[in-house]
Amino acid sequence: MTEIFDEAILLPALSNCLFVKKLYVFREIDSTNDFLKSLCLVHMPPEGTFVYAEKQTKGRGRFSRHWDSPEGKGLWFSCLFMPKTRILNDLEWTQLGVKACQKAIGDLYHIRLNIRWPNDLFYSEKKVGGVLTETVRKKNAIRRVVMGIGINVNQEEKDFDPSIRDHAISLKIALKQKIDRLRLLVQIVRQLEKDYLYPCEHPVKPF
Ligand code: BTX
Repeated sequence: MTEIFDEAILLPALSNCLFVKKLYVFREIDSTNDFLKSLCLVHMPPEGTFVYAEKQTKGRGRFSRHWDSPEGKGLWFSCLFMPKTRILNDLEWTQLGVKACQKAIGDLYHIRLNIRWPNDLFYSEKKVGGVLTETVRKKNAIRRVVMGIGINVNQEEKDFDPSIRDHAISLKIALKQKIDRLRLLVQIVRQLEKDYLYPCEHPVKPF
């Protein structure tokens, strides 16, 4: 049976992640990035606001490309950064996200995913996940960053849309084992937190 997360599961799991200040959890949403961006238009949510969904109906990649996000099979979430001292350009924000995912997955499962510039994670020439960062600028400085992360976790081949089946892969297929999505989520959020809050220990280096 597919496990579905709600606030009662996610809040305690993420309680040790200092960066997480507010959490919105949805069973289904159009896009976590779009929801977080629209929140920012209505009121200013705090840095460290996370939006998590079990399914996206209009998940997006770069250039508005569709991102397949079936229910309970992956990790589809967005988080808000409001950098004051951390000066990164658009590509470096994407790098921060994609490298945090690569390291978190490598540490947990001893698997080396390749980063396909600028935003995708690949295993065996197939896409495992990707990062979509969207920035808001004021006087040319980046004031807000909405970082969306999508990772294929427990899909089997039949779960992928036929249009992407030949090019997409999940961690379950790659590792030949069911993956604990909650553990993986916490590991990724912790890694993001470290790389963002303690840049000297975790500098963003060029690819
Ligand atoms: P991308 O533009 O690099 O990749 C999009 C392309 O990847 C699509 O055109 C399609 O060919 C292929 N694709 C679509 N879905 C999948 C999938 N599940 N697995 C493998 N390949 C796929 C990559 O964009 C960045 C995606 C970020 C998604 C997150 S999910 C949370 C947040 N909310 C949101 O709407 N987007 C982000």
